[in-house]
Amino acid sequence: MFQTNLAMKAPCMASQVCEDEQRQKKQNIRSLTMSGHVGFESLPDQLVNRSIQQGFCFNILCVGETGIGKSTLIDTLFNTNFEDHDSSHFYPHVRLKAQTYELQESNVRLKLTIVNTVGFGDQINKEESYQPIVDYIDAQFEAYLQEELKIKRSLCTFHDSRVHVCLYFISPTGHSLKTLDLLTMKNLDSKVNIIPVIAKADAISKSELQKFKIKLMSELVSNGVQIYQFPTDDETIAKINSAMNAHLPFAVVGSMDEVKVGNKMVKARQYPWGVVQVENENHCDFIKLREMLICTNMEDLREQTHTRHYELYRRCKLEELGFKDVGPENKPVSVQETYEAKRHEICGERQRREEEMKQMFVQRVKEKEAILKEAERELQAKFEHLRRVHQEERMKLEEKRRLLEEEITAFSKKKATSEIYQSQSFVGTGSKKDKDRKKDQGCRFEVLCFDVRSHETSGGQTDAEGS
Ligand SMILES: Nc1nc2c(ncn2[C@@H]2O[C@H](COP(=O)(O)OP(=O)(O)O)[C@@H](O)[C@H]2O)c(=O)[nH]1
Ligand SMILES: [Mg+2]
Repeated sequence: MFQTNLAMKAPCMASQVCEDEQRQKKQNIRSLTMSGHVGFESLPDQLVNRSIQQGFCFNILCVGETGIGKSTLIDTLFNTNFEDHDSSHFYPHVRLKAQTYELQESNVRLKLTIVNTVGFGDQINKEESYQPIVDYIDAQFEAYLQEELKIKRSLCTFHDSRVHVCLYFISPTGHSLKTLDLLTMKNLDSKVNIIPVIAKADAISKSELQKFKIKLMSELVSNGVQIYQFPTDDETIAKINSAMNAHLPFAVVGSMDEVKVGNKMVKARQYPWGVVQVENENHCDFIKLREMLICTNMEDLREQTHTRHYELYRRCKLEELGFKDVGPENKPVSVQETYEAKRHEICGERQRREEEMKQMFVQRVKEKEAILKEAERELQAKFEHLRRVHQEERMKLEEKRRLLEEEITAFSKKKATSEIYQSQSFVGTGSKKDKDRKKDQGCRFEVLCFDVRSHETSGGQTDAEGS
């Protein structure tokens, strides 16, 4: 296949010869004719052999509502039962599920990854439904970029999971695109090759289908959604590809069921009123899709993914990191220069931040110091106040004590005088009332003496007023 393609490409290469000659002249390259066989003509064969040995990988992303026929179509496309189980309609978020399979046709091995959007279109709020898909595609680009940037990289053995094509399944409503479809395709078109397909095309009549296709395409154009165009720069396939571009979006029917039509078993969907044959071009565009996707443009889809979508991701990512190809005044800048400039910038930034942090620290310390000083002042004032109160209380107590002592002295004197008086003149006399009063005065005196003593022993802490 590859060799026949090369043979067919030969005439188109002839037109390039003139251009090549002009370029060679500019670059000061001389064309020489060899006098005998050398052998590098086998280079394309070497390339084919190496590719066959290495095998190929192809990654398909299926975006569409649950139950729209994604799994059935993929099974039908690869004539295999991939055993993708039915998914529920009740997932709270959109989730991407990738599954890789090894397929072989003749001696060509294909590592096929099918990525399914589980739960797409099932939530009430579908505003962010496209985000997990965008994130998934970016994550695969990032993984490849990381491998590319490694010092010891092994891109030959690296499992390239970048999405090569997105089959976008549109409901056969016959009306127009849903907002969810427009929003999702708009967010994906710069990241992946989108091939829109009208799913379950057996659910729409032939005349309605034509109008629906026209409507869909005009809506995509008016909303600026870029879908994948089959390439027309290669003369060998330009004709078929441009004819197929006019058929987009393909209206497809999927089925793994075999039905007997005439004397042949064909893949079809059988209804009470008739049979829809999957591989009949009068019934649907399944054959067109398979031809375009697998037989004719699989390599272009892989190439577009690498040269267009991945390149864009890589460029944005490296620019984000500060790498540029040209500096001011359009002068070329080497990676080393960019690295040095970036390092310088980062060092400057770090110093500036360090300085800022130092100043902030000093400021904070000053603020804390002021707060502490204020607290100290308040404490000192409180202490002084308490000391004064304490001193005043002590003075009051001293005063009370002095008064008490005076009273005690006076009382002692009085008592002594009365005893003398009693012993001299009134021995055995005196009314009972007099005797009681004296006894009472004696008791009061005892109590007062006790109070004063206990006050002294407790360091003046007893309530002087109470006593
Ligand atoms: N009418 C019709 N039904 C289909 C078609 N393809 C699949 N189905 C049916 O739609 C249902 C869901 O299909 P499935 O492939 O599991 O959908 P998925 O959830 O998108 O993977 C199944 O009952 C299929 O038989 C189709 O082209 N036409
Ligand atoms: Mg499915």
